[in-house]
Amino acid sequence: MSRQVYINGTLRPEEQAVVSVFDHGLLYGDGVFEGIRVYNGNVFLLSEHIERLYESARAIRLEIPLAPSDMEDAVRQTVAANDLTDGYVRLVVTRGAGTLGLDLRRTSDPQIIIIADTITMYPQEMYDNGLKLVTASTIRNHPAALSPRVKSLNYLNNILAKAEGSDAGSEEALMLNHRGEVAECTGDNIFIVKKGIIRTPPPEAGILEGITRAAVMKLARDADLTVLETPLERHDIFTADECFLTGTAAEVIAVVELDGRVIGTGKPGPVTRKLLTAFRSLTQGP
Ligand code: PXG
Repeated sequence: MSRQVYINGTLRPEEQAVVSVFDHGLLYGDGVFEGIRVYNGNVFLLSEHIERLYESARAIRLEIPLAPSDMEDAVRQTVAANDLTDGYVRLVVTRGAGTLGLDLRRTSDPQIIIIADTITMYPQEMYDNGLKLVTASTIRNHPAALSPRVKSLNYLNNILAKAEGSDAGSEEALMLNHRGEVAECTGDNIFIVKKGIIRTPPPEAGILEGITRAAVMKLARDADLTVLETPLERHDIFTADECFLTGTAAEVIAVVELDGRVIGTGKPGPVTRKLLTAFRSLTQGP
């Protein structure tokens, strides 16, 4: 069955859901997006994702021609139209079609696109045994160039970093920031556990403030664990007891090696496993 794609207020069969070749989303990567999970027919943390989408749009001076509450309804409507109980929603807002040239004043009609689809996750084996990471030579965007806090359609630096990971046989790659500190991975945030304390880089390290990151920090604090947002160096990962990633697709996944060096025991650790269990029960709802 053909997917039903939401585009500017209507659901259309995917073949008919099209945008202009003059859209600045295509021409310049000028737009914003979100990736959201659907569990048991519920759109997970929808209002948090919508809030981040509108903040990203505000940051790039893009006015979304729909109220946030109507955007939430549109997401739910698209999920229902595709009979999706477990899957993934990609929400995209482009700058709209314009003249050739960068001038954002010469564009009109931002395009709102919502795709509901199934999701491919990391294989179960990686949850059981943990991921191996490599450090990419491609650094995360300099915050003064394009803030990594904006989830924009400009993902080239992460795409190139991920390719370095694939070249080395890793599903993910670690990205450093312009100061050489740990930032995050190409599509996941990073945490370490050391002597029972959980640490993750702060927003000022130049990261996307992940929705899963925030949810996991709350779950950890609710379980009386200490979570600190502190700058991290690669040294902190090499010497950590545990390391894990969080993200919409990954949920919570252990990292057991960085650049060929074993982290902790080389197996997913107890804090990581506890947080994955807590996260999975959160996704299954009350
Ligand atoms: N950092 C970056 C750079 C990301 O792109 C995360 C962290 C994790 O954030 P969330 O909010 O998901 O916990 C992301 C998320 C996709 C896709 O289809 C990308 C993401 C999430 C879902 C799907 O490329 N990136």
